[in-house]
Amino acid sequence: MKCRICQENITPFMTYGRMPIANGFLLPDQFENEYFFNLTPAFCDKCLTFQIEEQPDPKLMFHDQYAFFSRTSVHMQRHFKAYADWVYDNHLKGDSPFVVELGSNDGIMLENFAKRGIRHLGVEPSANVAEEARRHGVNTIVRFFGPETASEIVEEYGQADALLAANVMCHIPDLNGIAKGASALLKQDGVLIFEDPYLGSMIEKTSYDQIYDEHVFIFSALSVANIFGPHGFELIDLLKQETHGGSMRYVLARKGARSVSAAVTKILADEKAQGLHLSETYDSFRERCEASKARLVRLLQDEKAAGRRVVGYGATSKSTTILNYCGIGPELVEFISDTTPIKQGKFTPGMHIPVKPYSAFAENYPDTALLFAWNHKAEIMEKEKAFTEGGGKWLTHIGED
Ligand code: JHZ
Ligand code: ZN
Repeated sequence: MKCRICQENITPFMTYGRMPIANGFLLPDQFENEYFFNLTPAFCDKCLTFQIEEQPDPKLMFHDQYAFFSRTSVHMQRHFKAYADWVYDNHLKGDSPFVVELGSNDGIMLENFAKRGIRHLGVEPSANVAEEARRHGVNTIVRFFGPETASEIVEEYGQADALLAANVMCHIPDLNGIAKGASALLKQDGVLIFEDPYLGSMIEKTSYDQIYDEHVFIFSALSVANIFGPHGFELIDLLKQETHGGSMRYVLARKGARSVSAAVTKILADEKAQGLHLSETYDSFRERCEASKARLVRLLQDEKAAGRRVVGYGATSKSTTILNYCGIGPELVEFISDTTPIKQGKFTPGMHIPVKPYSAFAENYPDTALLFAWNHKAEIMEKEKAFTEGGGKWLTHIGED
């Protein structure tokens, strides 16, 4: 395959096998025509970008029935308020600033600007979540972002002070198009700020479930510098985040337009110390993924042999990779409880485990809960004291238990 960023020839270092659409929760009459692709990650040792080889057509993933609503976690609502406040305090200096967000989902971040009366615009391709954003007073257009959308926005609103994204940039295969769009959209001293699950954390924790159809890239600072550098941008700041099991916030500006924080040099050096620039790192990651799979299947089989009920907690996108890679179906996990109405009453992609409302968990505790939403552990442990204190056991695939 060719690297999506620098066109170098690269080879996947492993396969997770046949995968369905990670958020493609479905009904039995759709099982027969379910879409599958091969999930094969690759690392480019020229531009240092971690990516997947094949990504399904975006229209199969982002549409008017998109199943992920950001508002389902109160911790994430707090996080996005803090993110918005930080942008406001540090990067919106001028008069009547204008902020644009890519993939603004249900408006969880932009509503914080809307409440302050800041000029803002969300660009969101999934109509149903965009509708929810509008209900929260967030000005939203239903579109994919690129150079064309950027020039239309400039024509209508003028150039932007900040272009933001959260858990979106890593979904977009044509980052060169995004970089061109960002360049057209941003003022001379404007900033491009985004955060995504961090490659360094994924390698450290073997949290391979970050890899699924939507996540075409898992970024490091090294790769982000190489992706946006050729478009005239440089990293001016980096901030580690606790969200999604370990994320990184990248701040970029036109070269020379802003001063560069010491965090940039420090984190780039840390990444080299961790070996994120070396292909050997990904070979040992593959071995740890295989060991993680064997461990999880063994644990679940032991639970079954002991006659214990296992229920999944959180029908995450990430769980699609775990379930399909490990071959875990309803014989090992009775159902998955999830608070998102659009997922309830449906079945998980590929392995077809029923997804049930939270009440199915709360009203009939299983012996063991397999925590697929492990990134929301603090919030969930707080909520589930009764289960834990009553002897309920928690399992995760990342060997933290
Ligand atoms: P959660 C999503 O991934 C999708 P997912 C996306 N592709 C992305 O990039 C990442 O976010 C960053 C439920 N839940 O946040 C709600 C409960 O049932 O780990 C959600 O369905 N009870 C855009 O899907 C799921 O779990 C709870 O108490 O892997 C969590 O999904 C809580 C807190 C959540 O993201
Ligand atoms: Zn490359």
